[in-house]
Amino acid sequence: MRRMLLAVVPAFAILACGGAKEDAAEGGAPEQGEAPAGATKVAEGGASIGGTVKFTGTAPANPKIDMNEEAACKAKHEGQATDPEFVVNDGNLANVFIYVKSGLPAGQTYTAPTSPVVLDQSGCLYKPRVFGVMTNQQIEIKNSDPVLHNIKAVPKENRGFNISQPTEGMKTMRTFAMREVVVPLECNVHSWMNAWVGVLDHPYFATSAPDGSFKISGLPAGTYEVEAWHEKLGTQTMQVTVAADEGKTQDITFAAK
Ligand SMILES: [Cu+2]
Repeated sequence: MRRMLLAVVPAFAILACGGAKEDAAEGGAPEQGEAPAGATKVAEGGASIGGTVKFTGTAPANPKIDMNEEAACKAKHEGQATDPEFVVNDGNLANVFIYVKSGLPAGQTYTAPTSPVVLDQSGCLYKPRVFGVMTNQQIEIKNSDPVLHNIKAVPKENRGFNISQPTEGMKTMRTFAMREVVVPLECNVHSWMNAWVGVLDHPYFATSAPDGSFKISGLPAGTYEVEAWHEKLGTQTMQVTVAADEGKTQDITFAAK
């Protein structure tokens, strides 16, 4: 609050004593001050596309992970640790990234949230494994394990990075500037560690939860190309039309390969 006041006072001071030129220059300031709410505004009201990602067939068993050389990580798992490639609960599929691929109004720009997305490393696994961020939104990468992790991003469109986090509690902030679905993240120390981040220049994306549910909110009325991505099952696209403020149910089904 104090910071806001400090920022506002000089603007008023200039407005009070400045000439026409300064007035014109400062005239846009209050609106700009409101602009960050634009990102919030998008999420309020509007249409939504939501539903459940379903899985048919039998999912392959997730690979076992040998954590014998990382006792601290092994201790965080009950029994045998596995690589959660397929998270299926009652026929519902988690970790599917769903996003609006095309159809948004041309020329519209969106402001990234100021809050970061947190990518944790715990039990020598990434949490979350699949997630989305907006371009230039901060990703807070943290190490909750008392072991060395090395986070490597291997994008095609964006600039990659390679960060060493040798101690528990370390945090490193990173961003991606370009739209890219998806950017793989991996650990050079633990070959089984994988995560994927979808980077978009708009806020219309979601990742299916453990119960398969997802929801993309705040959409303007329109017809959209929606894509769903899974790390092992690939992508599928669908066309979804929503009226103003309509809550559209769009279930998605992936089948075992
Ligand atoms: Cu690691």
